[in-house]
Amino acid sequence: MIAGPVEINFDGIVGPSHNYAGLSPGNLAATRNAGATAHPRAAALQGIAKMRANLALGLVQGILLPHPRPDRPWLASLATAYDTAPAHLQAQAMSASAMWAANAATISPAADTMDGRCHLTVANLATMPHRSHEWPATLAQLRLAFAHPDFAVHAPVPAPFGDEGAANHMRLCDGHDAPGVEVFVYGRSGGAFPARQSEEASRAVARRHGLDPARTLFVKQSPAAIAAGAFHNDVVAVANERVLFAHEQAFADPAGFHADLRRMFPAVEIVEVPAAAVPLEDAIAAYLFNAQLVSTPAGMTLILPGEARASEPVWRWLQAHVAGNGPIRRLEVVDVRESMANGGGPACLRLRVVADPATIDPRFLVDDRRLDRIAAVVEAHWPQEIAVAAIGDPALIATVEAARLALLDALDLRELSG
Ligand code: SUG
Repeated sequence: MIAGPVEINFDGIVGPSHNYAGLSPGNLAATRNAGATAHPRAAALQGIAKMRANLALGLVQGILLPHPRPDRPWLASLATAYDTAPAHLQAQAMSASAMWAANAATISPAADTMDGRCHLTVANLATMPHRSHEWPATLAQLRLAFAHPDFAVHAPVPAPFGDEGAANHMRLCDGHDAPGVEVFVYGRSGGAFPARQSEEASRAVARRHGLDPARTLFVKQSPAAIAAGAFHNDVVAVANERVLFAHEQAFADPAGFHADLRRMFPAVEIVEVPAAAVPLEDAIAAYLFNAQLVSTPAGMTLILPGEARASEPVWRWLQAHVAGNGPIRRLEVVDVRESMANGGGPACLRLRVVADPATIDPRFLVDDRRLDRIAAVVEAHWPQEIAVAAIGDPALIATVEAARLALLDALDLRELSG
């Protein structure tokens, strides 16, 4: 039995409507694969296998559920319905993008906040139409999973201040339950692709979570990174405990950021990958930084997508780091290629929460047995494939809606069916 606060990874279960409609400009993998045939069943099973790998590392694992798709109330708010909506609205209503749980919310653990509660703000995801309607269903789940008084769950920051949640947030600390320095990374629009995280939203989240200004940083993402396809900071940087692991070109002013961070947290270990060793384009294509950096009894471990092993410069850099004296001691490779093809790596699929597992609704925590149950529902109900041309097909809609209800039944979460 684990007592006290630990880091828990809540993975988004890949929903039965997973498809490649190419809805995210600036997300190069997603636009490159627009029109490809997706495999929702294989995608969900890949996600489950990743969770099993996390459990095997001794980590505590949670889940977030797929949202109702198509999102009929959202279409109704646009004065249309699924069978009469134009194709682009059908696709936006059908997206399974809630699987990328790193965009669900921003989390400030209890050790960082003024009132000693763990604060969660659901992300508004206001920039992309297909993601802008995720937050009500996410909020409903967070209110259920984190109903214990140790948590404060907040509604989203109002639009137009785009907020994409934990994907643009990092935390440096001596141990997960110790006070940390929280780093909010924002973008500024002006390049070819939208900057999805606004500074205004980041500052609002920090104020509302009651963070200490002496331990909070607001850092600008480099326009070069956004232009190269880093639509979220977690595509070019990741942190865990004392370690910041980032690409040399991730931030607009890396020297200023590093100096501020060292002042606030002198124990920080900054591992910066130079562009000369791994060009930004290779790091983004292989999702080197969209890895889960986790503390395990065997040392700090980087959970990477298979694409990172397939990239010659990325794998060479990693091998040299592990062979040397660097803080990352182990590499673990997972296959999440269906999610990767939409620009979502291992880190996108999970939301980190530092909390005592005993304070969380147990229906949102999993062990191998519960994952077996989820896998059985996926095997029985998830479509084997979805071609983009099938997105308007009534038979597909019926399958997708029934599949989600079967999962809610299996997990005793029928109250989320609305
Ligand atoms: O918002 N892809 C997601 C990927 C999110 C990755 N998350 C993190 N980096 N944390 C996005 O761009 C593709 C859907 C489509 O194109 O149909 C999509 O939404």
